[in-house]
Amino acid sequence: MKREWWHSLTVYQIYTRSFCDSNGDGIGDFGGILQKLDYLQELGVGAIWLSPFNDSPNYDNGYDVSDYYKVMEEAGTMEELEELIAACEKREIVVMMDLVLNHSSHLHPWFLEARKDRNSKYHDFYIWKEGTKEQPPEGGGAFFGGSTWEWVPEVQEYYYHSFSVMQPDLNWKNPSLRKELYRMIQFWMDKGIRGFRLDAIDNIVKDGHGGNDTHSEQIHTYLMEMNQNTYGKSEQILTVGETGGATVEMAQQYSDPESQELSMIFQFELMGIDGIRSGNWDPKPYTLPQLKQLFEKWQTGLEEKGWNSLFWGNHDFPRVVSRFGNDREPYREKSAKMLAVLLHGMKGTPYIYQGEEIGMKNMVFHNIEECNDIEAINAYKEYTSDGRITPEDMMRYINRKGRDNARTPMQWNAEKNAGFTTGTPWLMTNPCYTKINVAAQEEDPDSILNFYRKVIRLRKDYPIVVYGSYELLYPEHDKIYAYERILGQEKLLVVCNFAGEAMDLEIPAEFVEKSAKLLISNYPGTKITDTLHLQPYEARVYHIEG
Ligand code: ISL
Ligand code: CA
Repeated sequence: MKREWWHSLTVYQIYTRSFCDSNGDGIGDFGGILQKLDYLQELGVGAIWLSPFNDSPNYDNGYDVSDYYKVMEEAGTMEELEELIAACEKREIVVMMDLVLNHSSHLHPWFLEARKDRNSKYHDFYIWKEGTKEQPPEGGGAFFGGSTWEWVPEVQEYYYHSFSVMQPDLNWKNPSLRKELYRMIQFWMDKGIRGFRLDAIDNIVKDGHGGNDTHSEQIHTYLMEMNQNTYGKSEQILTVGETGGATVEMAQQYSDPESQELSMIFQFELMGIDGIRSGNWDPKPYTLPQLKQLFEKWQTGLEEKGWNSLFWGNHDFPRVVSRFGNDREPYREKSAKMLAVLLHGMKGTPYIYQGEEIGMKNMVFHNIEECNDIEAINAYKEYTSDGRITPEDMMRYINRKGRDNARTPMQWNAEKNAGFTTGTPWLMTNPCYTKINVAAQEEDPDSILNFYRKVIRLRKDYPIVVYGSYELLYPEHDKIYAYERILGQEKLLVVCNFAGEAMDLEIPAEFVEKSAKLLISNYPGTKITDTLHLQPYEARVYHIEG
């Protein structure tokens, strides 16, 4: 496999709105990120992915773009962005941008034209169907509620939207639309953007029946075309497509260098793609053997062809320690570190979502007025209005599964608003900030933050972490997750105890015989013996040079 610069780096996802506010308006911005570059550099990340910063009315926090060439006022100015890109370049941090190409805002000038006149050039930039006001076309439900079709009296037609009514889908069948998008991508490349995360990109082909054809071959054709016309022209650009429902075979195709589409994708088999309105009120549960099976499939599935992205969550999912670890004391810290070892020991490019590196946990929202997420608010209205679900139950579900969990302000210190803003934050600060914050963890050599710094470092110091093949051990063990990485004669052993109790595990003899070196552990004073005595949520990585 050809080695690429983006194989060995770790990406940090910044939800700009919630990261750091530099001007006191309660919304995070470029100036805030600039202030935190030392922090990011010390963490050791090689790229930052910024959630959408294009001009937007922010009904979906930037995932509804009204001008692809401008930056949104809340985030700052173009000059500030340029300054940020230049400052990152100096620190060898690549800046990745979130491209929302499946849909625009309903306030984008294209759509404003399109909805006025069927003969407008921009009408065909969107997807329309005839009908009457009373009789909408057949179709499924939109991700954020209601039908995928919305009536426009001026043109006596319905337009199609996969997400909210405020996010009309772009018509990728139209070559002029595609050309416009490519031109825009080139504009951002010229500004020094070195990576793109392609939002909901597997939704761009429609099935003709009011739904999306996320398995269509046509998506690949479009991606190849986009690649050739934009980022494919440079070796310097990293791309990751958000393709929630991708299978291993599809992922191979998307990320195979031969097919020239994308560097890698995000698949959501682990996350589950059903939102709050799916009727599954909790995030998808897993037994440990199931979790192993899932990772095994992806780790080995992309071994020869393609490349994995590795992540425990993002701005759309609950906090990792609350979902896959144990966010109750005394185990939050140990389990957060254990999860870091498990994922960062695997093959692929890891993504850290802001706050994960300090063990931020889910929020408790008491009522819907405290929430911001369009998905949660729409679902709440729909389900409580006809009495199907009580408001109390709905809040319980939102607290378990809702997207605002991950969007509360970054916790920098124990001062007011966690040091995120001097004003009023746009979304409540999680009260746990007095205990869980960056300042406290900077001071503590044993903190989750300092542990993440070490974990990230391993990938740079040991090529086996980047390129070793993955071998699962004890697939049926329901408390311990153990695997090996193998590169020639060299081996790594990763052992993670998922239980809140001590466990013994017999390890392959070779690690003891060859006096394997301990690379990292979340407990002090560990010894290598034929049988490891593991503490609750203990994680260790051993290395033999071979
Ligand atoms: O399309 C899906 C499943 O096939 C969804 O899981 C989809 O991938 C996901 O909802 C897309 O999320 C992204 O686009 C949304 C935005 O609200 C999210 O924040 C963003 O991550 C619309 O732009
Ligand atoms: Ca601000």
